[in-house]
Amino acid sequence: MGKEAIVSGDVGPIWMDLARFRQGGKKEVKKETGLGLSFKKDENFGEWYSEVVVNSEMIEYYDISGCYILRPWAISIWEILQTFFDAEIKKMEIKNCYFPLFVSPGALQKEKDHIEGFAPEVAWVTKSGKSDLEVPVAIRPTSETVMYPYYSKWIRGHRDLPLKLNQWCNVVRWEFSNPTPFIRSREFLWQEGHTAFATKEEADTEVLQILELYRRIYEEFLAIPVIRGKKTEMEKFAGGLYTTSVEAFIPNTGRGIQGATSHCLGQNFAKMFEINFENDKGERCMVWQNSWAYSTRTIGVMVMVHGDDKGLVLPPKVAALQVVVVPVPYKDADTKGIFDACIETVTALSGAGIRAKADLRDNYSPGWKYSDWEMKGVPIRIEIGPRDLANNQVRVVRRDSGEKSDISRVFLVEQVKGILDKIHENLFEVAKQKRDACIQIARTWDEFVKALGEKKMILAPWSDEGNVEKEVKERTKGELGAAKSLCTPFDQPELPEGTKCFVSGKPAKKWTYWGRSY
Ligand code: 87F
Repeated sequence: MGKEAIVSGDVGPIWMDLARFRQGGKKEVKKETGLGLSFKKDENFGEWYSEVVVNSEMIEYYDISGCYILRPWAISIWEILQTFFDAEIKKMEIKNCYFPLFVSPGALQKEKDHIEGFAPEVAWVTKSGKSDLEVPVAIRPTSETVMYPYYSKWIRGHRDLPLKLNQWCNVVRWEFSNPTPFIRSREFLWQEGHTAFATKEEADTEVLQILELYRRIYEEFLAIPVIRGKKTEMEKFAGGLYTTSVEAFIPNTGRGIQGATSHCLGQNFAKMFEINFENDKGERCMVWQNSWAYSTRTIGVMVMVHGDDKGLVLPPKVAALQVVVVPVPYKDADTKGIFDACIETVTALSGAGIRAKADLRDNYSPGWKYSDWEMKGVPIRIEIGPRDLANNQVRVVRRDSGEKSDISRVFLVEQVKGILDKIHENLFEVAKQKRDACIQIARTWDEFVKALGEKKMILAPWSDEGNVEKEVKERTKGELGAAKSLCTPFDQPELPEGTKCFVSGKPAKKWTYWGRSY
C-alpha cells in the first residue's frame, strides 16, 4: 500500500523525518519578518507542506519518526469535526464506548483475511521494564479484534440488536515509508464505528448514512469536494463484504486520497467471532456488521487543498478563530479609542456566535500580526485605524482572496456572517474547479498513460476484472509509485453499449476512477 517509493511531493523517508526533528522542524526563515514560508506550494510541495503545518503551529515534529505533536491549533479543528459527527451519530442512536488499547495475540489472529497483509504494521509491547512479557500484547491498529469477542458475548437474541457502538481513540500502524503529518503517521486519532444488525438491509442503509456524514465533513466543513463511491474488490477492506469511501484529490501532487471509509463487513467477522442471535422464530442467525472511520487525515487534506504561499487557509466552519481584530494605531492617533473599538467589535461578533478575538499585543507591529494570522489561516482580519474610527467603519480583509472592504460598524455582524459564508463557498468552488480540471476521461491505455503523466485523476471504462487492476499497477510502477483504482463512483456517467475497457478491450461494465494516491 503506497510503499513503492519515495515520491516527490511527499515529505520523504523516515530518516528525513528524523533529520527534520533534529533541526527543530525549522528551515531558514524570511529575513524581514521572521515569518513567512521559504518554500512555495507550486515549486516544492512536500517542503511547503511541512513548513505550513509547523509554522502555523498545528504540528511539532517529535523524536520518534512518524509521530507528531498535535498542537491546539490542530486539535481545535479536530474538536469541531468531532462535535458535528458525534451529535449526528447520536441522532442515529449510536453510542460511544471505549475499549482497551491492547490486543491479545489470540484475538488479533482470529480473523486471518483481516490481519494478513497488515501484520507488518502491527506494533507489539514485548517488555515491562527489563523483563520480557510472558505473552506480548499488540497495540490496536483498528479494533475489530478487540471488540468483536464482546459483541459475541453481548448479542444473544434479536432484542440485543442492533448493537451500534463508536469509539474516539488513537490507533498505531507502524508504517515504514513517507511519514507525513496528518496524512500518514504511525499514531493517529480517529473514530471507529462498529455496528451489528439482524438484516443486511439495515447494514446497507447505515453504510450510506455514515458515508453521507463523511461527505458533509469534507464538503460542508472543510470545503473540499469529494467523490462518493465503492472500492473495487482488490482495494476494499479484505475482511469485509464491500467498502464505500469518499475520495479527495490533491492537484499539486496529482494524487487521490481516501478521505474516509464506510464498510459493510457482511458476516465474515460474525462467523469468526461467533456473533449470532436467535431470531423471533427461534432460529440461530449470524449478524450483519459494518465498520467505519475517519481520522485526523481530514486536517492534512484541508491543508494541502486550501493552503497557499502565505500559509494555512482555514475554512470558516472549522476555524477556532474566524475573525481576528488588529488595531492600527498611528502616531498621535487616539490609541485608546482604537483599542476600545477593537474590543467592542469582538464583543459584537462573539455575541452573534462568531469566533473572534482582538490581537492587542503591544510588542508586535500591525504588519507582523497580519503575517502571523495569515500563516495561521484565520478567515477574516479586521483592521481598525484612526480613519476607520472617524468613519465608524472597519476594514475587512479576506484570507482566501486577499479582498479588502470597508464595512460600517452599524452592519458589522450581518456583513461578517455573509463574508464567512462567501469564503466557504469560494474555497469550495476554487477547490472544485482545480479538482475538476484534473479529471480526465481515458478510453485507451495510451490516453490513460498520457493523463497519468499529467498528474490527472482518470475516469475510465473498465471491465471490472481484477487482472486489469494488477496490470495497471504492474505497468505504471516506477519512481512516483504505481497507479491504482480509486473508486467506482456512485454517480456513473452513461456507459453506451459497446464501450470497451481501457486496458483489456473487453466490454466495459462501469466507469472507475484511477490514479496515483496517498
Ligand atoms: C493495519 C494493521 C492491522 C487497516 C491495518 O477501515 C490491521 C489493519 O484492519 C486493518 N490497517 N486495517 C483495515 C481497517 C478496517 C476498518 N476498521 C474499522 C476501517 C474502519 C474502522
